[in-house]
Amino acid sequence: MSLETIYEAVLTGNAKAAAAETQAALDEGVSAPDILHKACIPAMSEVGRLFEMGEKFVPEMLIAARAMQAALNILKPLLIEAKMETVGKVVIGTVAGDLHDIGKNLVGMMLEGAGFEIIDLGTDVSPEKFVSAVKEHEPHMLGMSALLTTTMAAIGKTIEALTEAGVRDSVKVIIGGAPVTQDFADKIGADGFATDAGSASRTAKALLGVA
Ligand code: B1M
Repeated sequence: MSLETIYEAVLTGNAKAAAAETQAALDEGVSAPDILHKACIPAMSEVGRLFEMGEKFVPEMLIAARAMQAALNILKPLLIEAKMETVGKVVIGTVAGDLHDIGKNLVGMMLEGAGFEIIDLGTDVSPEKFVSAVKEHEPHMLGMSALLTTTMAAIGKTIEALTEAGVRDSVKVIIGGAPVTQDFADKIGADGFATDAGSASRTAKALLGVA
């Protein structure tokens, strides 16, 4: 077992090995954040790089994502740790037209670990579906994730839909995803932006005034 074998298992899309090696690493005392940040996330970055170079294709990205999810299933309880009292309710989802959910799931896990109740709407969530979830669940915060430059615009459209439905002021909006920037967040009127799951949790707490 080593972080290298977990990295290889995710990179090559071997879900069985990714799960087994993750468990073995934990048994040997490697921490869950180390497995996530030193093996799983770098492996997915490499998959993206190889895809860009034309050396990996969509099916290979998909099986790599499945392998990462297999590792995450084992890491989740450790990343969440002792659940505290609920500090707020968050509706989260990946925006319309976008099927990427690993980053959104990680953000959800970190927020859950920080004591938030999470209502996860999944992927390809339309502005209308976000609006009705805000009306139904009355969350303190709405989190939107976008991984494609082509789907980023759906974040802005969702904020407009919240305004049209008269519920924009009832929730804080936090956004993120690889192509999303602070500039973009400012331009479309989001309340918060985070580059990764850890800072999403810190930003969410700051926006809601949670210690
Ligand atoms: Co796609 N894909 N993909 N893909 N994919 C990217 C995003 C891409 C950068 C690859 C590349 O070209 N290098 C590229 C986008 C290019 C662009 O728009 N600029 C791309 C493309 C082009 C596509 C397709 C169009 C390919 C095609 O069909 N020709 C297609 C689109 C499908 C669709 O969505 N409609 C597609 C499909 C897929 C799969 C389905 C095969 C699969 C997704 C499986 C899944 O998610 N269940 C997939 C994958 C796996 C990737 C890469 C390789 C990995 C994404 C990932 O999981 N990263 C990705 C390349 C890359 O990112 N390097 C790529 C790991 C994850 C932990 O990081 O998601 O960035 P990330 O999340 C981070 C932060 O961004 C942030 O925190 C997270 C944790 O730290 N964050 C938030 C995310 N959401 C947040 C929300 C917040 C706050 C922070 O607040 C609410």
